[in-house]
Amino acid sequence: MRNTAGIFVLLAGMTISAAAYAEGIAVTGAWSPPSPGSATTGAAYLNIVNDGAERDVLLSVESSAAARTELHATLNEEGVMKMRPLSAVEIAPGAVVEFAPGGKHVMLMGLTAPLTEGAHYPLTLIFEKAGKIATEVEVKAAE
Ligand SMILES: [Cu+2]
Repeated sequence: MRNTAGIFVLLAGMTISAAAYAEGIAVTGAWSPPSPGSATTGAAYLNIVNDGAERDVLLSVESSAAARTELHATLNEEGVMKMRPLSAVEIAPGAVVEFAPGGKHVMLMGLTAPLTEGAHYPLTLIFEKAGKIATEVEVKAAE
């Protein structure tokens, strides 16, 4: 009887941790503005939602749409808007981290094709705990 109870507790514990993991990090609303003319760089914006109880860290991003991708922040330095690479982005439990124009963004460098309105391209975000999360980016005009 004691053994049976022990196994039940173990299984229940595994179920709870598996559910928490699945509910942890979600990537929503990914979009890019169309790239003008012969521009070779672009930006992607999105939201990262952490419904889990643990912090996670976005380490990097991959996409077939560009030769290289970086995490960037936009900073206002004495009235001049400048971009700075971010080595990682922390996502606190319960937090929604916004990547939006004028703020954090995914920088696409060396576009493999122009970003045309209505197109979609894949983006994979790599987290310390959640691992790889794939999303699809919609190319559309800023609202
Ligand atoms: Cu940038």
